[in-house]
Amino acid sequence: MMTLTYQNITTAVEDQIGVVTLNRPKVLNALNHELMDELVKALEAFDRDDEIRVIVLTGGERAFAAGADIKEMSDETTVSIMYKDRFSTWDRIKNIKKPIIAAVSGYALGGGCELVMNCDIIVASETAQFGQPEINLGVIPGAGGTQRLTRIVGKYKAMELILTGRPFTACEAHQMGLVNKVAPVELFLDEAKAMAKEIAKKSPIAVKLAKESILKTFETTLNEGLQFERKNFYMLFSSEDQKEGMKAFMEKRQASFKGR
Ligand code: CO8
Repeated sequence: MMTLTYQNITTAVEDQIGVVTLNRPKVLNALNHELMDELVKALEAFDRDDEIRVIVLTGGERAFAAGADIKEMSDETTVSIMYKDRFSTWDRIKNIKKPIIAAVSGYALGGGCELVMNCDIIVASETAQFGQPEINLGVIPGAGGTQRLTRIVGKYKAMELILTGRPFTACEAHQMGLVNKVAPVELFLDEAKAMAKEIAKKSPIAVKLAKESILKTFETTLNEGLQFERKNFYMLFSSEDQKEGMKAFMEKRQASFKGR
């Protein structure tokens, strides 16, 4: 893989896991334009790299990300912010095909919470604090918060959280179905990596099509979703991994998936 150097994030590869760490600790990983550009480049590089099967996205212990960079945004006008088209990077994140596991500790506020909700699985430390506080700044969530949070927690909870802007704990997020697993702060990243390693053992083609099929739920009717799933299911029968997976079962051994 081509090595890219970044100023606002770091990247690492462990086994078949690509780890991206947000790294602007002085401003609690506020998501400025430069950081978002680097993030999307890193995610796309991992997405293209055949050696990587799952991506883990994390921040620091004190903050995953405290939101969009307010200083950068404060003087924008409707026209200037539209022309900058900051959300095109978010659209690219939505198109990442490999699963992304968010490992969240500390603040995940505003755009930070929205970035978490762009991920596919969420592991949080007990100290994680989520929230959509944009209402306190005289705006509303702009990177999907009103849409994604509502789909996860329902209309009434979303109204409460977005209209009051109050933060909520990892435990509450877990109860609402926003977080898969809560772990002590020393362990949240290891837990996320352990989950990533489990998924990395599966057929990457099946994983990719499973992710695509699950996300389709949010875009379509049940009938169209079922058709979409069925086509992806049929498609997998042209992969070597399907032959290997079923053969290994019959031979009572572990399958070794090659991603072909
Ligand atoms: N933007 C810029 N700087 C920030 C941000 C932020 N979102 N959050 C924290 N910082 C900076 C602080 O200004 C401070 O810098 P300095 O030391 O230079 O004064 C440093 O980080 C440390 O922060 P605090 O001193 O405030 O730390 P505290 O422990 O006292 O408080 C909080 C932590 C509660 C997290 C507090 O910093 C806070 O409320 N931050 C803002 C949270 C927020 O409102 N987030 C939402 C932002 S709006 C948004 O995300 C819209 C998303 C739409 C997508 C946009 C895509 C372009």
